[in-house]
Amino acid sequence: QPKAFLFDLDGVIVDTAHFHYQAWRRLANEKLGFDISEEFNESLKGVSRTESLERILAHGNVTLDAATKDAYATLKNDWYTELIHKMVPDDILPGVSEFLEKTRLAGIKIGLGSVSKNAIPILERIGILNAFDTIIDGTKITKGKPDPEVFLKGAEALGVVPEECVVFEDAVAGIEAAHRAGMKTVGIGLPSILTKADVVLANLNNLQIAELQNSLFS
Ligand code: B16
Ligand code: MG
Repeated sequence: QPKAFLFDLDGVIVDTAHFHYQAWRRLANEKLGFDISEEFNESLKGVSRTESLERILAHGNVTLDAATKDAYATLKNDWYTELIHKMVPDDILPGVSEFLEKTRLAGIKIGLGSVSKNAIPILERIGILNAFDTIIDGTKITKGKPDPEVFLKGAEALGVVPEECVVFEDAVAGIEAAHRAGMKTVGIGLPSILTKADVVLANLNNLQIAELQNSLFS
């Protein structure tokens, strides 16, 4: 029986994964002199800002000094922040609000497990900050996904053991982080990409808790 559900933010609750891609792509195009594909962007999902930049630089065979890296990470975040400022409650992905409500009614605790340092402003903008019993974000962790830290801290804050947690994730790195934490996983996205997830769904639309319990815990 699950006691807590831990939700990733980008790509599960809101489609900010697309905004991250847009901002990184702009940086690559305007400052680094190459393009990044949507396929390459999969490898950035769930990965911290600084680590994402390192992967992009390696991908394009570009070397930069530390000060320039800092400046570029900040520039990307400025562009990303501009995009998220336009978000409204309607940007919550299909079925998310209803599923959070069902979770609450089932007595299951709700946590956020995101590597993003922008998680709280995003949840405020879309009006669901209060739906969470705990929020573990990029300001509370030292290691990004696939390290399990973000989810282990979530379980600890909610007073549950990892085996009682289900993680909802759109990133390959996030699924790995959850498994390393000893938790069950629901991949949100494509089965061809999220091959390691216990269950893969396109989104949370019409998802029933009993149905999920059956497929994960029996
Ligand atoms: P920020 P998640 C992750 O959030 C994103 O998937 C990843 O693409 C991003 O680089 C990372 O947050 C850091 O975000 O630059 O806002 O601190 O998927 O763990 O919710
Ligand atoms: Mg994500």
